[in-house]
Amino acid sequence: MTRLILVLGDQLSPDIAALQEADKARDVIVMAEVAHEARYVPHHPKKIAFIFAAMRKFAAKRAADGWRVAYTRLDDPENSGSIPGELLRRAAAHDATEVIATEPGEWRLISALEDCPIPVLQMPDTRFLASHERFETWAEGRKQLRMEYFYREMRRETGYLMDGDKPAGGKWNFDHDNRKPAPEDISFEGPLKFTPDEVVEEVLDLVERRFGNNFGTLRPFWFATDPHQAREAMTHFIDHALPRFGDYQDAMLADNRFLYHSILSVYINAGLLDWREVCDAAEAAWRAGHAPLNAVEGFIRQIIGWREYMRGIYFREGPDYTARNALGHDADLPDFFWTGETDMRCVAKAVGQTRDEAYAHHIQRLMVTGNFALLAGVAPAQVHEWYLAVYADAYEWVEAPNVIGMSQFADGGLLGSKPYVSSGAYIDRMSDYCKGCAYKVKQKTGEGACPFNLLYWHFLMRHRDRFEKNPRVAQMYRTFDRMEEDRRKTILKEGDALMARLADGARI
Ligand code: FAD
Ligand code: DLZ
Ligand code: SF4
Repeated sequence: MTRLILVLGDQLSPDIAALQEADKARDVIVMAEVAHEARYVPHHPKKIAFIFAAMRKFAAKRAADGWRVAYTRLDDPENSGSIPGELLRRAAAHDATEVIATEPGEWRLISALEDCPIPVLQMPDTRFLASHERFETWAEGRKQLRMEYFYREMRRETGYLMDGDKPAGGKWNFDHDNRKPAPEDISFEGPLKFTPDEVVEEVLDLVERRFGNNFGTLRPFWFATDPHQAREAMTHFIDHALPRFGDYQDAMLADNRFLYHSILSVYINAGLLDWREVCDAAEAAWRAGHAPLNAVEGFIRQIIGWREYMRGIYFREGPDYTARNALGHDADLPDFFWTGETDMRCVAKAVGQTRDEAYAHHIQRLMVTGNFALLAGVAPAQVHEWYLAVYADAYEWVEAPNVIGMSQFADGGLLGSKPYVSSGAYIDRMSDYCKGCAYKVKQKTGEGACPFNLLYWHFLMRHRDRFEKNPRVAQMYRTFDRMEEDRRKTILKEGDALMARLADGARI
């Protein structure tokens, strides 16, 4: 009996679990570009184009390798518009009564497959270092979950950067060396960019027609769309950027969108690159003396530490994770997240590059847009939707823990021990944004004061009960309490006024 083998748009690995189970002689691979997946949030056009182009190339390669592939294009007249709908349609056409899938990275789709009228076997996604069971074994019984301890186990398990059972260089974590402010000039010219071929051009036309009004610029489109190109992008990063990745990992520059970052998450998450291959290449660069330990340790930690940890949390916490709102935030996401029209140069730049590239690096996501949304008390569900829509690497399993947990503290501190909030001083130290800004970063109150400064204190005072005793934040309360009473009143009054202007949709 024929079985359908479902491959989703972010499961484009030749050895994905469902394919491992499949039999070329009798099974049919099902892949589908569907309106429902493309519209459940208003994805960035570059993200949709990347996924569709990479799906088409993946399908063509499998067909060339002798597989039967039932591929649905978005504009096929018969397209039912959803993954379950396409499974039913293909099941009828091929007389199939069973589907083999690989577990999706979003609870929403997991339950859609569970509810599908034909039986769908969801195989564990083996493209990760830690299975759900492995994460559970690590997490169970711990009073507090902290990435650092999970990471150390992953280091031991993989053997990356180990000297016997000790970490190379005598330390597990070289983050202290990785906080240098933005340098004057960057020697890396940015990620390898690919000229769209015929397949990509056809997809770009489709996306322009169907999603041209979504937030985000479609052209120029330069992402890799097959494993070969993705590997070239990886090698380019290892050769030219990895050696300085660590030093400037937290830096931001107004006129350099990529600094020494890899821009590989989009490929790793979709299955074009395997995390092992990337970490092997990074470790080899260190062993060959091409890249220093602080850079390679920092890079490998992001992948076998943070990336795996985020996935572990997402699946451990369950489908309600995205609805959490521990701080009771309920403000609307300001319009400038969609327009970039704000006088805050840091936010305008981060949103502007997000619109152009479907990419911003970690500190822009965490300490500019994320920081602002948290300080301004935006409802976490709205923040979550924005991040899920606008970044080409965003799938809920990795986006939600980063946003709901790390960035918005909406899980009450499960993921991070303190809220990632800062005044303008942090942004000034780590970037060159403030130099050309309409606001003055050193000014705390009055006309022209940096909004981050006012909102920072406003946030801390709104949540005094929760954070005053947090050892990582307590010092800030003491600083505030030492200020003159008049000054404290002015700060809070001006903070209230700013919050009210934001609620009114005024330009800030
Ligand atoms: P690099 O800086 O070059 O890092 C190397 C690799 O490490 C990345 O490619 C990625 O695979 C991994 N990595 C680094 N940090 C993290 C992290 N915190 N969580 C998971 N993997 C990590 N990452 C996503 O992949 N998808 C998302 O939707 C996403 N949303 C985010 C939202 C917020 C609010 C924040 C603060 C972070 C988010 N991240 C997300 C994590 C991180 O910002 C991106 O992985 C990173 O910016 C991708 O760019 P890069 O490939 O140049 O990363
Ligand atoms: C994000 C996305 C988009 C835009 N379109 C499709 C699609 O048409 N077909 C598909 O199979 N997958 C798509 N995806 C990815 C899924 O929505 C979903 O985010 C992931 O499969 C979850 O891991
Ligand atoms: Fe951002 Fe404030 Fe600096 Fe302007 S002054 S760029 S708003 S931190």
